[in-house]
Amino acid sequence: IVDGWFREISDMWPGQAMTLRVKKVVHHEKSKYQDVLIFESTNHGMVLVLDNVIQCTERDEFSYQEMITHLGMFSHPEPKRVLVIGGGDGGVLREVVKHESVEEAVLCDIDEAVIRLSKQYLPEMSVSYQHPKVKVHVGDGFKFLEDYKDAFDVIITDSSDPEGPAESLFQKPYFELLHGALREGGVITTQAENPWLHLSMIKNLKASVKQVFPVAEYGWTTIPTYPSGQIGFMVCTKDGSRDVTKPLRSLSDAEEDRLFRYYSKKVHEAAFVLPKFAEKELR
Ligand code: AAT
Repeated sequence: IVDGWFREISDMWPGQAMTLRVKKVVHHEKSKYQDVLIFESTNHGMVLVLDNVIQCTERDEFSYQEMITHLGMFSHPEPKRVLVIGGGDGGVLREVVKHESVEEAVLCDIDEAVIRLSKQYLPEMSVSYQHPKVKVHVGDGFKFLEDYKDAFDVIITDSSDPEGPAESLFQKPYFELLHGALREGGVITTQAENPWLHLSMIKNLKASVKQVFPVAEYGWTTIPTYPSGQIGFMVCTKDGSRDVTKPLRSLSDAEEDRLFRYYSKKVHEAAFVLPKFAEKELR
């Protein structure tokens, strides 16, 4: 933080940095895994930062949390058991439990500090920690998955970027574990970075998930406070005949209005339409 502005400087996005004006630093600690900063901004509400990378702001988090959750959830006919790896702020859980078919939603984040501080400072994201269907486990997502076979309908990996504790969550052995932990007909969604910055990384990621899952599509959303204002997801299914680019189930317009601020059936379909420079690389 310099002169009251937070700057998100990182080698992962050389030569550019999102800058947010700080009203007040509310918490700063070094947890077991990462540097955790929470500040109140002048225009974006509370902001959670891990190792100097913005994880969410109260102003635009709904775009990311809704899209990473519902692209996968609406690609499954009846998700009952759902697992979230990462996502310690609770926002993805909040979205998961909007689906009435869900009987159990489990979250596994590596860092208890993120969960503890989100409960304290990010009430709109952490509401679902009180939900009766939610269970929480603190631990490494990779290790957690090794104990589960044929157990979940949807697994959402809401992880930080590959530099740091989330590195293993972007590699093929992790996708094999995900595949094994899914039930028949299961779906996964993972955080998959930005085509303006990381197109070759996304290309490699798609190639490695494709070795494990018969269906793997890249979808994206806009989000002003993530690098270059956009982030994407890989959505993959165990069942080779499924088309994740169109929702399998959909709600009435009134239900969509009540539940969502970003996602809709139209947005779901639009998310998989890629600009030419990305489409050529990822086809
Ligand atoms: N919804 C907020 C967005 C995030 S949070 C990423 C979470 O992943 C963090 O809470 C972090 O503690 C957790 N995490 C990191 N590594 C692991 C791991 N190995 N196992 C389980 N959880 C992990 C992502 C923001 C993306 C930023 C885009 N630039």
